[in-house]
Amino acid sequence: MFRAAEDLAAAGVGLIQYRNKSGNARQMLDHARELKLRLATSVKLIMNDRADLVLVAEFDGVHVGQDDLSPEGVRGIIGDALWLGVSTHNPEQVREADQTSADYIAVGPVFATASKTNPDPVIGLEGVRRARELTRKPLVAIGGIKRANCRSVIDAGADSVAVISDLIREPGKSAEAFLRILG
Ligand code: TZP
Ligand code: MG
Repeated sequence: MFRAAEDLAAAGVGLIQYRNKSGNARQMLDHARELKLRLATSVKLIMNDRADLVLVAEFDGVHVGQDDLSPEGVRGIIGDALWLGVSTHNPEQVREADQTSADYIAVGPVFATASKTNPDPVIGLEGVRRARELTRKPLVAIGGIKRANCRSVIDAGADSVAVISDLIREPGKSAEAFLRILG
């Protein structure tokens, strides 16, 4: 994981989220600290789910979903300086997240994904277009996004894409290709 993160940063990825759905808090903090040590200046680090760990790991922001602490609950913990991201899966949730202090809104899954357990229904490019109509906050699209389809997601109104599986095999090479396609 650390090597992959370093390769992504070297390729020019701007933001890396640490997402761990099976580890305990202590393991997560150990990983987060190691990532922070290795990547400190080159990339923004976002902690998934855990507003408590973002502070102690000195990450740049935290990302919460619909079942985590509320955006304002998180904002109360992290203060104004750190970034707050919120996941949404339908227009109503986008509207609601738009009214919060979230710094960016994630929408998805855009396409079918195998990287999330019990994913919400696919929203398609139409869901991205709809979300774009509902918020002026930066929109991050996620779910089944590959080098082959990422351009269409940006063209539908997303400001950036979040990717897991299409980066796994060769993180650096794949990230470079994404950035070339989107640049
Ligand atoms: N939330 C919506 S889809 C998803 C998450 C965390 C997983 C995205 O992974 P992949 O492999 O890029 O589809
Ligand atoms: Mg979450």
